[in-house]
Amino acid sequence: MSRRRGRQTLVFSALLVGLAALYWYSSGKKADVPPGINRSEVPTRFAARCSGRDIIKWAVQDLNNDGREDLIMIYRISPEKNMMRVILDLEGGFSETNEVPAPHSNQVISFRDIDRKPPMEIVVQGTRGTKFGYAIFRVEGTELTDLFGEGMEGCC
Ligand SMILES: [Ca+2]
Repeated sequence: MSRRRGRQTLVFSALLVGLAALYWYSSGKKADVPPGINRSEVPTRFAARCSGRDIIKWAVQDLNNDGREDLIMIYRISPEKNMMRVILDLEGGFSETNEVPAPHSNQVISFRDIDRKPPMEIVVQGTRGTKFGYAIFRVEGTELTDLFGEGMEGCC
């Protein structure tokens, strides 16, 4: 085998491995993520606060407009029930908000400045079976407040 051909084969193999990994990753994303799988990726400073919880989904964003990133997480408390809360990274330490019910499957956390005033609002959506729901939350002090939602009873 020529050197050039060897290199081509190597590039081709690497490409195949990459595609396989991508396929595995995207197919895994579609399915319900097994509990706890994301925990190790949670930023280190939040890790201790998350221990013991089966985290399904999390995201980092400044949620109280103090310039420090906070963590929002959806976690499983039983096979049928998920909850979520925010861990605020405050100057003097961490503070946890109250917990609120979270969607059962296909959870998506996103952030929107809905009222054009800080802090950023949190949009959470998801499903349970064929039922879809979403809700908008905001952190007020150390309270996670439900501003608006639709279909959350059916999907939480
Ligand atoms: Ca913050």
